[in-house]
Amino acid sequence: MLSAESAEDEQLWQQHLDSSIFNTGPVIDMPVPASFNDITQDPSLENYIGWVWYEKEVLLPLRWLQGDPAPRVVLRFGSAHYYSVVWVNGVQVVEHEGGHLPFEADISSVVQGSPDPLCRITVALNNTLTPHTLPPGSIQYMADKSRYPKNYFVQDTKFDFFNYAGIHRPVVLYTTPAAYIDDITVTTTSSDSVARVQYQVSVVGSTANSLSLSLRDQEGKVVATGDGAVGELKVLNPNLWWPYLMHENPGYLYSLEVKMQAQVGEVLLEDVYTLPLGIRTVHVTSTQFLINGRPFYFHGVNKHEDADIRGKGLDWPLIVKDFNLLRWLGANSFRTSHYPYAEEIMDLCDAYGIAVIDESPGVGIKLPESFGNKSLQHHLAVMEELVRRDKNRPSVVMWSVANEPASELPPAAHYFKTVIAHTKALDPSRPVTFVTDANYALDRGAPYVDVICVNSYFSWYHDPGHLEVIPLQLTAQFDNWYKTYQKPIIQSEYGADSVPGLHSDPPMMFTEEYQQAMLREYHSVLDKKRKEYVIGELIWNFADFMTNQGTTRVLGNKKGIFTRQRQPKAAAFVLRDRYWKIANESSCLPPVITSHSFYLK
Ligand code: BDP
Repeated sequence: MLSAESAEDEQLWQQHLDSSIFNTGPVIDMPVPASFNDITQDPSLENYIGWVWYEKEVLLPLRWLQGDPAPRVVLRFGSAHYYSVVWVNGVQVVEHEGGHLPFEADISSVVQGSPDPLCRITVALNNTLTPHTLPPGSIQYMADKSRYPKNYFVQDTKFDFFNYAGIHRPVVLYTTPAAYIDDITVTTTSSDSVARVQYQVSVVGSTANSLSLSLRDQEGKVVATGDGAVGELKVLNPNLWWPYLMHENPGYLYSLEVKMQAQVGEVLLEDVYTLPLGIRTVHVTSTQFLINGRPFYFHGVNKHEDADIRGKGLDWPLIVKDFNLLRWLGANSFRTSHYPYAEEIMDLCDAYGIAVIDESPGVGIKLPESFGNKSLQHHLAVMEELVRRDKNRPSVVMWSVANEPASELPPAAHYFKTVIAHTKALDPSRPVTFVTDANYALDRGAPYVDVICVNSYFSWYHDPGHLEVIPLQLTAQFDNWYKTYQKPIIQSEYGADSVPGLHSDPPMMFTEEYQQAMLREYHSVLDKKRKEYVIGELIWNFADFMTNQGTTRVLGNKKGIFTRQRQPKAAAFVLRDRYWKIANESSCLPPVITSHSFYLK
């Protein structure tokens, strides 16, 4: 990887493309997936804003380059932060705005044109945020020469996590036949003894094709079959997808095998795609969130993709550890605060029955310019990408379009009305929310959402140190929101920082005792309100995470109930007792796992 001075440096750009970046200047080894920030000892790379270049050479199998018709060769990025331009053998194949979501390029014509199986992939990434990106940001130039060096600037953002950048998720090369299954959409409905799976399949590369579908249960038995691009499968006595702790067999997944045959010229092409499929329904009433017709209470967490060294880079051991901790905690849900998480994480939510509030990267939307048409159009495009990626996941029970935007600004009303309506049009089968700060009394998004998600930090950012104000203020918060909108409410964030190992009695801020005491105060109110219209509580945060440096942050945000290294603080035990108690009240618990057989991830 190599960093360039500026995008204007056209000569350097051309050099990077004409031959290997090794010929243009010093290059350092950079792992993928990973953020680049914490990999070296260089503070300028840690805080770097601008262009970086990645290069990788691979040898393609010869059978990918030949045939009539030759296969379609695709280069896919799980995510890269934030603006990416990709070349293969010096030819630009794709550009993409925004991190957190996948993008891909059909590179067949580039690689199949050359007899050489060597494929040089070059990626230029820029992590600069503007008022129109998601999340938004702005560059502040410090012109005062008496205080700052020449050309000094900082990236200003209005969100509270370190702005890691790099190629964060796996990059893969794969092939399909020249005619292929491009997309599948499924929605499910069910009554007691029969479920219906509506499907829609789109094929690219041929109009003369036939499609056949078969749905298999976990034993491999075919339980329904269908054909054609649009249709419905009927499943008798279905095994429903249930959240963890709501059923003895949570996360039940069928496999939907979609087979396409297409005549292209003289050749019959075949493409097969297998989609994991969970049968479940989601409904919202004025006081309840129903999964499969039964009231569901979110007892869960907010997370971040964040870890030592790899930053936001995908890390399998960490992912599996986190799911083990979630299940230890008795958590049945999380919110992907504040951006879409890796597909690998979402796959495990589907399989383990962890319900997800799937949030867009709409975090820190505070500047007036960020509510204009340019930003709005980008936000709509991001929602399209997110819904396309996650629409078939049973674990996703609600979309969140944003976190704590400046919804008091007048243009916010039109902005959020449009984003929410667009999301509902893209996916009429799921509720939509946006997450609001409790202090925005005149909230302009709440009229359009299905569920109110509210964040509050009583006794922390407001009345710091005064735990005794929580019962009154939290009760008033719930009563006011419910009186105004008559919609169910989730306490989508609440929390207090604690530095592990810091103690005091009576409890003082930043100690483990204070974090525990704050939880207990919140829980006493939540216990009353969950009998009425409060449908969930998500602690801020699952684990400590890195932020920008600042006077209120000691090596990051310490509101985790686990440390960044995933060790429990005292608060984790309070939450664990509570979540298991709530689960025991209403649910059927899964059997305790006693065997130690491993499945390779
Ligand atoms: C909330 C934000 C969250 C922050 C948290 C905090 O939604 O991103 O990390 O405050 O300050 O308002 O800890």
